[in-house]
Amino acid sequence: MEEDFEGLLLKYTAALKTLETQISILLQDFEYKNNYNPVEHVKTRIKSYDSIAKKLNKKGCTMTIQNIEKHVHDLIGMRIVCSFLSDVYKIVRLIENCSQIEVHQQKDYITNPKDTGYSSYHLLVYVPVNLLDGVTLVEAEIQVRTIAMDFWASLEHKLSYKFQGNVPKEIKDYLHKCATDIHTLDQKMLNINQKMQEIKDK
Ligand code: 0O2
Repeated sequence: MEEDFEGLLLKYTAALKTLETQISILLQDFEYKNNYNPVEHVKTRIKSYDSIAKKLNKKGCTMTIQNIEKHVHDLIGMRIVCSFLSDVYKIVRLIENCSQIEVHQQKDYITNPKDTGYSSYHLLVYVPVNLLDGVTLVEAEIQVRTIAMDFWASLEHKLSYKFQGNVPKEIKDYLHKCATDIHTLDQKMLNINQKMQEIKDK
């Protein structure tokens, strides 16, 4: 398993590099052509061995290479944090139209937030990696969200971790209310941005 895991990591690390390069090219080209940068920051990570084991355990699967490839869809994770709500969808279109990245699943948790209040746009993609034995497609998860959604998700994650997943209902409800407030704020900031654009265009 250890050797196989090393091989798997090599493949996923290569895929992450390809994904980072491709996304960075797309973002630079977008900024050049639109004279506008919709992205605050981009973060990437490879899931740790312990987190992979935890996820497989939660799904009732044993830790094997086959199970990792079949059941862990976010071994490679990329988070693109945007300024405004409308920017999230611009970035999603950019990725959809990129021939180097194959989008095979999309979850719009902005239109349909999770029960917790969590809001973000998720894309599951395949990234081609050229190894000695040919081209192989490697899966990755891209999360696209606004700074406000990112702020909520980071703090909620921290708090939930403190309670080891058993967050008291009162706190859960409060966090849900915060998520709603954050969505309203995102809408307000978007309106301000649109108004400013209209004034500039006059
Ligand atoms: P981490 O530490 O971020 O990697 P999956 O479990 O991925 O096979 P699922 O549940 O359909 O399938 O995936 P989903 O919901 O599309 O995406 C899961 C990821 O979204 C999580 O990854 C979190 O990053 C994020 N997420 C989903 N719900 C919440 C939430 O309520 N709060 C916060 N803060 N983040 C959320 P991991 O692996 O759980 O965690």
